[in-house]
Amino acid sequence: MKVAFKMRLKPGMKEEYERRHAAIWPELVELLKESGITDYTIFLDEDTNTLFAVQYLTGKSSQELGKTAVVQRWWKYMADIMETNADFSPISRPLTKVFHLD
Ligand code: RM4
Repeated sequence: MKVAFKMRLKPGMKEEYERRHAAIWPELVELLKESGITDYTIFLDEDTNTLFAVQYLTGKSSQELGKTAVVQRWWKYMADIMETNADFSPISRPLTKVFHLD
């Protein structure tokens, strides 16, 4: 099932966000794919610094992923350039699908 959610980037961090994701940790990629996440794209609305993530989900929910050490280490690594909760997880809101064309 395709899901989408939004997150927030701190102002002026577009290049750094791209740089870090271009060098995404292999162990994180492996975990995401093992968890059934594919076709994962993140877009940035530069007017509002809002990140829009779209992914195809076939496995366990992303909530479980958030409990893994790899994801928690990644979130802490990203916390200086993203809006986060107290536990360093990105402040994230699910988005509602309102149209789909196969
Ligand atoms: C994002 C955010 C998400 C993670 C991706 C790979 O910046 O940290 O939680 O799934 O990176």
